[in-house]
Amino acid sequence: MKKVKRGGGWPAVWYTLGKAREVGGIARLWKAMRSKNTCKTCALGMGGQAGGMVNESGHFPEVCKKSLQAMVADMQGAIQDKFFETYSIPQLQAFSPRELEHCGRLTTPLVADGSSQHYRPISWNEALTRIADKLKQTAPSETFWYASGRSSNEAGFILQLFARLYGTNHVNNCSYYCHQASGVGLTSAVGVGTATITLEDLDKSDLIFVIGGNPASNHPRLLRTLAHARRRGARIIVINPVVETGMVNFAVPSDVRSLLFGSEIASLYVQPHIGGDLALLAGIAKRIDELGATDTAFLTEHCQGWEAYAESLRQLTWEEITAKSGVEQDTIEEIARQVAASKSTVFSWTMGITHHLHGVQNVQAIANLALMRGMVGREGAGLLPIRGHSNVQGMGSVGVTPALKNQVLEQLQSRFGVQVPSDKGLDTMACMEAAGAGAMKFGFCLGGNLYGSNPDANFAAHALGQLDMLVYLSTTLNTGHAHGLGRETIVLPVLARDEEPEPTTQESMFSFVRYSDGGPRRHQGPRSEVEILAEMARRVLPADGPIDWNEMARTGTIRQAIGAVIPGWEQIATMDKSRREFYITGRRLSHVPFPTPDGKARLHVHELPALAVGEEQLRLMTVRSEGQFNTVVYEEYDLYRGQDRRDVILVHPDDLARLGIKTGTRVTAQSEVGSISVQARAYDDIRPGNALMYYPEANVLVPRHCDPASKTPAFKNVLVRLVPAARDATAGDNGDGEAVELPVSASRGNMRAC
Ligand SMILES: Nc1nc2c(c(=O)[nH]1)N[C@H]1C(S)=C(S)[C@@H](COP(=O)(O)OP(=O)(O)OC[C@H]3O[C@@H](n4cnc5c(=O)[nH]c(N)nc54)[C@H](O)[C@@H]3O)O[C@H]1N2
Ligand SMILES: Nc1nc2c(c(=O)[nH]1)N[C@H]1C(S)=C(S)[C@@H](COP(=O)(O)OP(=O)(O)OC[C@H]3O[C@@H](n4cnc5c(=O)[nH]c(N)nc54)[C@H](O)[C@@H]3O)O[C@H]1N2
Ligand SMILES: [Mo]
Repeated sequence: MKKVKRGGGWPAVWYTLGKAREVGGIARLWKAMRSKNTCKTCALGMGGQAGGMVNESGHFPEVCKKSLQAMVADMQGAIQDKFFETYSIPQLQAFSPRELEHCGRLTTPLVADGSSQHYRPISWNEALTRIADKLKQTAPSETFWYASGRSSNEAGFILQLFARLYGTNHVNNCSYYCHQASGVGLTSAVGVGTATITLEDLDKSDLIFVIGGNPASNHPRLLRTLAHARRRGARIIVINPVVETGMVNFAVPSDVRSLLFGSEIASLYVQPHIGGDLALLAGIAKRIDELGATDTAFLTEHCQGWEAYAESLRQLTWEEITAKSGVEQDTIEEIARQVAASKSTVFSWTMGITHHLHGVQNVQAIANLALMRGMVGREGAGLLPIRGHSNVQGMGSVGVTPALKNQVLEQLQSRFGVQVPSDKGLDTMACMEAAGAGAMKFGFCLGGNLYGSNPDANFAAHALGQLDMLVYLSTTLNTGHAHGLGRETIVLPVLARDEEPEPTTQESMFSFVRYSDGGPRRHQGPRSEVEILAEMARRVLPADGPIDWNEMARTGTIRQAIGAVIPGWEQIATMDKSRREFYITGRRLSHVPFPTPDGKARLHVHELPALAVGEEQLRLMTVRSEGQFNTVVYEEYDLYRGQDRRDVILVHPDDLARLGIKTGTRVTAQSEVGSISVQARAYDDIRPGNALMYYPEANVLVPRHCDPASKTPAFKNVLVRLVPAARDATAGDNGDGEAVELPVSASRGNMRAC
């Protein structure tokens, strides 16, 4: 399959028309897409009261293939009951993620309790009775509650409220596998854990960094902003070990000029090694200091820790920086020159920054750079974690976290007279480890695919298998339903956002809260998440408790509660009347002082991690293809990287030559925790020494080591060895030969001026 020359463009348009045919025509799809509901995919956010395909600046049409795919998936027909009679669980295990997604919508509660090899449809009453009985027999400390970022703020709020009243703080969301490092890093640096800017600020900046992300594929609508920024003369520096097609050139479908001729995106493309960002960022900072381009007045008045940081930069040698980043000094100096010349810089980043053992340090290093230049706490400049799920930020805001913020806790206890448990809640990985050790009896997943998103897939299956009961609330089947089973597994079918009987809300990555109207149900059977959670609370908690769960089953009542207890969310209480969407107070940092106890931001000093690999090893990143949304695979091919299948490992031709492997050879990729058979393919666009595989399949290889500060696994930094199928007699041998430093200068340079 040939790689496309640019991202977006006509292929996206043709794809849309094809998808429209699948669901009965463009008119039906158009109506669904234009309904007043928040887009279901990424956290860039569109839709809500302005109508579908409108962003928070009011721009229309905002077009994105991903939102179409998600919509079309929800518009699928129902899975027939016979399906589960026909296919046993072992047969479902042989389905690919794509096949599972395309089975159709779940419409009836299901149980798999070991009595047979099949899921069995059961009534809602039986399902809820089984769950309530189990919860009543289980110690709350032996239960955990996980949420993905697709559900509403209302569902998230009552999930955590119910879990805490039941008696546990083991409440968390997919952020631990995603942007937790951004939240922790940003809070430690500037006092807020979210973006310090809004969409408008991006339009005012003259230099935008995109570090460790592939928004052309994962946040395609950001590309319009980036293309327009280039058009008005701004610079865009992309830092990524892979040259991603759409980050070089992208045809924005909603912009005629761009659609016809394409738009340049990166003005400078820099390829560090995987994990080399910390050293690269330190190098840029060192050079800025050398150039005397620091904003010393800002650092003195508004920051702490500059002296120690400056001292560490001055001690650092260029040899160490170049060896540990994989980027040449010239390139680093060029980046620093551009930063020094910029009047308003935005630093954005994604999973290439957070999916590391030093994820929080990466984020702090980005903040260090911004602070040195006085680029936080004013308009048109700042820090922008590009978030994942459409409501992942909201899940954190409304308390789907192990610890509640003090203010929230106090308000909850004083306003509602509830008592919240005082034990320490566990993060996602810690819940899985506890399950693996037999210390958890019950797991509850509000959406998502905890099995598929987890590192060390074999361990994940084992850990979930130790649970007495595992409950999934889902719209469609995924690999979790086939491989991630408890002794008893219950699947409850839920309504999608645009089928909810009552309005719900979602928070974008710019802290903008959108109001979704909901809409008519597409299938009989699925229930609203809020209704299910309230019903569980009614059945499990004492009837004379402080919360009236009949009332709390209404999303309007939940909004009142959120407005009363979550700081900055006061306006949500009047939203039903006003329909006015709003920015959460106190998030955007357009002025100083900083919202830290002493009003100052903080710079942090770091040790730079070495990038040694064994002689026969490669450093592997696990990433998304253009045709998937997380563990949901819509298409087997990856248009932007020109791959026609997913069981591949992309390796630079120099590495294939070094390892004596021909392109197209079947190999076993082995890591410290597992192995998988894949086809090795030559890929020019990856920095030598590094390799790429697709998630979730690659999770058999990812170890469970986590960043100690954010508890996020290093999904982007896995040492692997490739063994040609013919020689694969040593499966299990990790072959960590003698450690060697990767070369700084690869066969091809590591900078491209575009
Ligand atoms: N279409 C689509 N959209 C999505 C999603 C999806 O699956 N599909 N998922 C959503 C979610 S939950 C999230 S979190 C986001 C994810 O959005 P991204 O973070 O863009 O997604 P990844 O595919 O994980 O890609 C990360 C990028 O990081 C680069 N990278 C890997 N390692 C390193 C490194 O060490 N340093 C640097 N500088 N770069 C590195 C890779 O080459 C890749 O281009 O997208 C959201 N939007
Ligand atoms: N190796 C590797 N692993 C990773 C990553 C990586 O880059 N590499 N990325 C990590 C990241 S960033 C993330 S965010 C996690 C993702 O982890 P999760 O959020 O847990 O997983 P998703 O695949 O997004 O979940 C998809 C499922 O959600 C359900 N769903 C969809 N819409 C709804 C809804 O409205 N309500 C409910 N209740 N269910 C719904 C569907 O059944 C669908 O199958 O994975 C992480 N794991
Ligand atoms: Mo994510």
